[in-house]
Amino acid sequence: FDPSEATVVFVLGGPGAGKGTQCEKIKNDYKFVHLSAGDLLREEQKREGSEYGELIQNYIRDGLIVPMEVTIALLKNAMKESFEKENKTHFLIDGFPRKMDQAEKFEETVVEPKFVLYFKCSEEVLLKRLLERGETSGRVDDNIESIKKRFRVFEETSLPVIEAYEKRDKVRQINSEQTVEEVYSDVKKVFESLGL
Ligand code: UP5
Ligand code: MG
Repeated sequence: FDPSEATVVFVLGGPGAGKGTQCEKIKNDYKFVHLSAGDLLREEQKREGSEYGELIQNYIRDGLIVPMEVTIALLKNAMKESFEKENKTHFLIDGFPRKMDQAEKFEETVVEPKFVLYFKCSEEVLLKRLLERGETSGRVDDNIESIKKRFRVFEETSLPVIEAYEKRDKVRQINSEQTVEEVYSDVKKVFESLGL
């Protein structure tokens, strides 16, 4: 498997913007595999014998960004597995990169993204969604304290990644304050305009 041949779309946006929700829809209609960096980290955290379990749990609870070596290794493995098992070459990378150095490292060692899908949403709406999800999600970071930390890290560290891709004309921005179906209809326009 040569990852430099893969088609990658980075799916970015604040905590609760709807990245996961929209990726699940995209993967049903297009030939993309959905790889959520957060989900991969949570799985690794639970995996028996993982040497990173505790580290991941602590970082996620504090809304901090897990050292990129861990996340990139998980992403590369998942891409390789999808290729070997299902011959998949198109990937939605959800919630990554969250920091400039991660973007650089991924481009160096994997591939440049075809484009960045950015779900833009106000903190007010995000907060409401996350608190509501927190009632049933069981996620250690769906509480008001962690959410505030996640917002700060997104604004200070992750938004600059999106801005850097904007300068390279790679960002397709979507208003994700609309209903799930309205957001998805905008998503489809992007994928169709690019012939995917
Ligand atoms: N919902 C979704 N769309 C809606 C809509 N249009 N209208 C109304 N409601 C909508 O959606 C969130 C909630 O909103 C759901 O209840 C949904 O039904 C509803 P979801 O699709 O889950 O949004 P998503 O953007 O995926 O939110 P998520 O909480 O997953 O985003 P985060 O970016 O915060 O979480 P992630 O899992 O990516 O990362 C978690 C942590 O892992 C990070 O804080 C960090 O500590 C760590 N991490 C790393 O260190 N490195 C990485 O590379 C990635 C993660
Ligand atoms: Mg998610």
